[in-house]
Amino acid sequence: MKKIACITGCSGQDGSYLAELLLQKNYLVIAADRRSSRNDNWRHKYLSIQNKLIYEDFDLTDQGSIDRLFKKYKFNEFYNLASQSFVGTSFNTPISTSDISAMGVLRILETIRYNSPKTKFYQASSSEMFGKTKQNFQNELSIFYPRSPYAVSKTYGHFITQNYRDSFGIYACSGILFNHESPLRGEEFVTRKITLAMSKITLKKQKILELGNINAKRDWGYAKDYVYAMWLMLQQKKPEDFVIATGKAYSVKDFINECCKILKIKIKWKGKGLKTVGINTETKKVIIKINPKYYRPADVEYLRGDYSKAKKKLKWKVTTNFKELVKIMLQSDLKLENKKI
Ligand code: F7E
Repeated sequence: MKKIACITGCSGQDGSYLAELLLQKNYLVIAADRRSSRNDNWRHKYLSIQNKLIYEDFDLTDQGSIDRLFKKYKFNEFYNLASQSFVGTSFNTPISTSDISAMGVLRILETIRYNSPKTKFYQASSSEMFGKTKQNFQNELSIFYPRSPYAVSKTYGHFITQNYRDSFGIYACSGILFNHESPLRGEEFVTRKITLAMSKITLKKQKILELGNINAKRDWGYAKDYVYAMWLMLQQKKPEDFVIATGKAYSVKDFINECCKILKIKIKWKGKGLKTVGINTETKKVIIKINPKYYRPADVEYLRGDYSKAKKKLKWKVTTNFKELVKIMLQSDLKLENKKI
């Protein structure tokens, strides 16, 4: 008998890679998405898995749609990856963000509690929960100081998952995942915005890239590594929460510099704050500029994860480092943009 897994938010970056992994492991995979976010399923097509999934309409704000799914399938594993996942937007849509990313988790847990207590549950928690951290490294015991409606909602989702595990004995885990990127990352997130723009600048299709806080530091890993950790968390004897990270932090500026290195663009930085510009020293043209519209009302300046628990208990490893990640993303975007010529 095949195991049955449900992935909410399956059309996103993580959902797509996780679906690919579970298909390889011979699961029956139910892709549960809002109709609007499914779009043209470009990520599933990219991975050639679009004909191997079972698509179901789903909405985390609609209890009926959750109940319907649990009536239709007996899930062995349920991965809740659906979210309003863009931190910037959460400041403009705080109530719907909370309804999806906080209450949505509770809705699923209630259904599992009453109708499917044997289903193993994975909650996509986020390093954004650490927010204005004072610690050099953040791990499972670090204090949360969320800095956006997105992060506050994720913190609720995290604690309610823990609470249902403790109260009702549900096999429920949270993965506190630090930023993880890939060629399948949405174009609004900073890494993909940069690799796409730098590819276009190289191909002379774009002149300038405008960004916000380029001094923010993140612990960036490769999304494919991270979905494997999600699966590992649901294969353990007992459910626990885990930090998944690389243990290294780089700034947005470092990310741009690495792109320039790979593309052989010599960049020189000038000015401070809003006046910062990145100049291509060969053409003498400004290629990077700051636009305050990309600043957030409150930002997270620094995140760096300590994943020693995952390393020890899950035997999880980082396979792709920062430089390799930037290269993978750039190569993919260059190829994509070249095709469009
Ligand atoms: O921003 C700065 C921005 O939007 C990273 C989500 O997957 O990871 C992600 O959240 C940093 C921030 O990701 C621009 O201010 C500068 O400090 O790529 P991001 P995020 O907010 O860290 C966590 C783990 C999640 O859970 C989230 O769902 O980059 N930044 N200039 C910019 N960011 C964007 N997006 N655009 C800019 O122009």
